[in-house]
Formats: sequence, C-alpha cells, structure tokens
Amino acid sequence: MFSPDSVMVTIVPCCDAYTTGTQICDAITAGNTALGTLDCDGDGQTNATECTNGTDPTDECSNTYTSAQICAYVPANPTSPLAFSRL
Ligand SMILES: [Ca+2]
Ligand SMILES: [Ca+2]
Repeated sequence: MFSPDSVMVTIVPCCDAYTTGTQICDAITAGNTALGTLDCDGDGQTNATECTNGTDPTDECSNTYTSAQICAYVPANPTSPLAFSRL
C-alpha cells in the first residue's frame, strides 16, 4: 500500500546556485559530494574532476581533453556544449 511517508526524494544540488567555478570547488571541498558528481558546464568532466585538475567547472571550454579526445567526444555527444563551441 502506498504511504507518503515511504516516498524517497532525491535532492539534486542545483548548479545554478553557484556562479563561479571557485564556489563550486569550495562547496565540494566543504563536503558537497553530490555536487561533485554533477557536470555543471556539460563538458563531460564532473565538477570534482575539474576541481582536481584545476579546470573551470562552469566553462565547457576549460577542460583537460586533448584535441583527439574532443574529436571523439563531440560526434558521440552532439548535444554537448562542446559541440556547440565548434560553431
Ligand atoms: Ca564539467
Ligand atoms: Ca569545464
């Protein structure tokens, strides 16, 4: 039987709550691991990975891809911001 008390709600941290990559990295460092699993700029690298690598999690053009990786990634992810960056 359905019980409202048993409904699980997953709260996804909103990327829009942060305006800079530094704010995102600071929040992850402070313990917001869920935010670290997101990809706020849609470049295919998680926020946590970008903070570790020193790239900007709010800028899809700031990443650690090689040109060869981008050439492979974009055709496979045509809706990615990286694909639109080519225009
Ligand atoms: Ca990213
Ligand atoms: Ca990025």
